[in-house]
Amino acid sequence: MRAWLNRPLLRSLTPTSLLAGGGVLGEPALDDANEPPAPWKVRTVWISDVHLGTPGCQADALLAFLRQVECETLYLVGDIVDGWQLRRNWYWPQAHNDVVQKLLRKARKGTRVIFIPGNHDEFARAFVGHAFGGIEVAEEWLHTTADGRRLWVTHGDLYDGVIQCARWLALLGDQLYEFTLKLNRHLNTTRARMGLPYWSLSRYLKLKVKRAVSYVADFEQALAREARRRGVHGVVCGHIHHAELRMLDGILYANDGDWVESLTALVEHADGRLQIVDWSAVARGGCIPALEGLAQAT
Ligand SMILES: [Mn+2]
Repeated sequence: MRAWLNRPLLRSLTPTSLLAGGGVLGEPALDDANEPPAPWKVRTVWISDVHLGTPGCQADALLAFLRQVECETLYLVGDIVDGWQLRRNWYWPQAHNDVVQKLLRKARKGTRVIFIPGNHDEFARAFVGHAFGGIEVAEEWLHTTADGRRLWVTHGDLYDGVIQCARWLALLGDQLYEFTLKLNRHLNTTRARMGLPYWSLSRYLKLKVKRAVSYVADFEQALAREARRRGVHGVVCGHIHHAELRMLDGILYANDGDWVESLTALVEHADGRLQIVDWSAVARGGCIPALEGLAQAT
C-alpha cells in the first residue's frame, strides 16, 4: 500500500511529516473546528478534467480546493469545460459559474492562469495565443520548476491511441463513462445516507479492468517518449483521469488526475518539490490538514 513512499520524488516527504498529516486527518481538533484553515501557499498548481457543464463535475469540491490554495501560476490542463456534453444537453448550475468566477478572480488578483485546452474543450483551441479575463490560452507550455527541471505541459489527448484512431469509439466511451458516473452518483447518495464515505465506482472499475490498465500504461509510455524526444525532464498531463507522479525510464511522468471522480491536483512547492494532492481525503475527512499530509496514497 505504501509503495509510493519509495518513489524518488516523494522521498522528501519524511515519514514524520506524513504521520503529522495523518494525525490531523485522523483526529480533528474540536477547538479548531470553526477556524478557517491557513491557506496552502505553493508555487504552482495544475488541475485538469474538471468537465464543467456535466453532472459528474464535482464543482463544490474544486471550489473548496481553489479557496484553500494560493499559487503564483495555475495551469488548467484541459477538459475544463465539457463542450461535447454541453452540445448534447445544456447543464450549467450555479456552482459551475462559481468555479469560472473563482478562476477569473485568481487571474485578476495576480495569479498567472494558463489554460491548455483538451479534447472536450477543443473549441478553445481556436483561441490559442489570446487571453480572456487574464486567462492565457495556449496549446502547450514549458514549465521550469524552482529546482530547474523543465516540464512539458499538455492535456495529452493527442497521444491517446483510441482518440487518434477512432473518434467514434472515443465518443462511445464518453457516453459509457457518463453512465458509470451517473451510477456512481446514485451509489454515493445511498452510501452517504448510510453514513458511508465517498467511494469512486469508476475509479474502481478502471483499476480492475485489465484493458484499462494497459490503456493507461500505453498512454504514459507515449507521453514519456514524446517528452524524451523533446529533450525535457518530464511531462505534466491529464486526460485519463488517473493521477500519477513517478519516473518512467528517466522521465518524470506527472498526471494531475481529475475533478469528476478522484478529486486530485498536482502542486509544486516553493523548492520545486512536486506532490499530488488528493482532495477526496478532505471530502472524506471533513477538515483540511497540512498540505503534505495529503499525498496520494495509491
Ligand atoms: Mn481529455
